[in-house]
Amino acid sequence: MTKAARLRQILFSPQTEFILEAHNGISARIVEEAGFAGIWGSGLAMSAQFAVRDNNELSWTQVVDMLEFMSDATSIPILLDGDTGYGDFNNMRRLVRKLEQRDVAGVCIEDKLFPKTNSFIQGERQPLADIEEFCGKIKSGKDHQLDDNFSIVARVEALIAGWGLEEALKRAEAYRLAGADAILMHSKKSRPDEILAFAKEWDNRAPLVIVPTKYYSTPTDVFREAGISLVIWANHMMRANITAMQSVSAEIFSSQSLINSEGRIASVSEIFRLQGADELLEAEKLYSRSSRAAGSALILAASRGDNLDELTTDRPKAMIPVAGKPVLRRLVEKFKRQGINDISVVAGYAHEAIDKGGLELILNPDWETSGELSSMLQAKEKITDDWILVYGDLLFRSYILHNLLDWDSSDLIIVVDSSEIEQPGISQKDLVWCSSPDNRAMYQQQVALEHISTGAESGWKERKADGRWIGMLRSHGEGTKKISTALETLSNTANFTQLGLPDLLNFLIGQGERVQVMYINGHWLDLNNLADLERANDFAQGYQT
Ligand code: SPV
Ligand code: MG
Repeated sequence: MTKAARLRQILFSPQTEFILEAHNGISARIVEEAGFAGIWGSGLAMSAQFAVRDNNELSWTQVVDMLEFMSDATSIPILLDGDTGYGDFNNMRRLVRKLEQRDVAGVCIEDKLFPKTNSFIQGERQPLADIEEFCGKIKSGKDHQLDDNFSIVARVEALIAGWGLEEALKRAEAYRLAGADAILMHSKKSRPDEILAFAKEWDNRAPLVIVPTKYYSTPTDVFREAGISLVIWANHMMRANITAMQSVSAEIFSSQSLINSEGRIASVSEIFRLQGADELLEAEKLYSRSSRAAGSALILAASRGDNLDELTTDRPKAMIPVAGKPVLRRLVEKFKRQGINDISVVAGYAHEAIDKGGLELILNPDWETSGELSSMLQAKEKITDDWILVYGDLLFRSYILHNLLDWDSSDLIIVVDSSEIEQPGISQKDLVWCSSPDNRAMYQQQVALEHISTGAESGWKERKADGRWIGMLRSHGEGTKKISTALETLSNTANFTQLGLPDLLNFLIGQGERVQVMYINGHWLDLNNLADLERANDFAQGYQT
């Protein structure tokens, strides 16, 4: 049901209904949460929240702008207090169009002159609008609304201005005949008598709306018995606001402390709740790449790098500068650029030489006699829900990490270079065989890892490998759980200390788990020997790595 249809239902229902004032997005949302069927967009309260007077000091577009926030924040109808319609029939019909565009369900206009004054400020001295002219305004609004359900409520100020019941009845009937959907009869008396007298005479010719601000002590059943259609509690959110703000500001000022006010005011998380902060976090998971970035990264950098000779006498190979900057630093910067700030490194050899800036250091004390899985086990707390693992000597172009983070359809993915096929003299470790070779024409190919060489085994030589794992892996959700469980299981095997990542991946495949392959073609290297280092310097200088 549209908001306009809902307001119409409220106006025409046989029982007395209630709407409460709101003056901005958050007050509107609170009114809805309280259970109200609708919102009164009070001119007084909207002016007051800008600290200006209820004399059309707020421009009509400022009112409409505020209504847009109120309307966006809520699903219940808003009846705008449209003062006099902000001008003549022409301003009125334009107002109606603009309100409909913002999904405001109806407008109430009063038969005074622009610029108006609040009815409770010398109301008896205010001139009333000419009946014919006001009827023209109502008619022009009705003629130009696009949605038949949009409501125009005509507010009669005759009682406020002291013209008496007869004039009030005359005007109400004229406005009804001009097309008004309902009549708001206003009164500034502290007793409801003149309103009740009007209701009796009016006899429900059109829905009757009242604003009992001044006759607030009247039992609500009296309104029900009088057949009032809609009661507007017209300014109570603004007044509650003022009292709360005065009290808290006085308290904080005099005590110069927050201690006494803290328990009396909404928590910051309550603000977040009312703003719908949770919805944004959920949406980020769906739509925003930055929030899909892995929560953490683990860098394995415990080994010395035996073929790098004197370059590693006093530092691990991850700390060898490449084009002036250690590989490890390059890795940390790359992760941070992707929004991954929880970065750990497992160190061993010459760990004191590691630059700990921006990362957490975890020690593998048995680095000399143990392998990658032992290092991983030391860091098992760091294997978090969304997680990336890299070798500490890896250089790669940024898009590789970017594309890996973009891959959400698989929960366990390894990066494989399809241009690095077996060549004589090249390490037999980390060669991979996959469910299909790289089809370079396709993005995010569905390819599963079938086997990865550990360097020690034989038997996967019956066909050429499909590529080489570059030492980068991402898992999230179930994938991470599978890795953690496999690591735990393997840690109980006799040769655990000798095992590397390929053993873990093969173990998972053996368990029937799917390991997705992300193919790349070059644009990376690792540091195994001096020739690699030379190439790495060129590589790092050539690209922003
Ligand atoms: C308002 O809330 O702005 C109204 C009602 O118009 S009253 O202040 O009673 O006039
Ligand atoms: Mg008003």
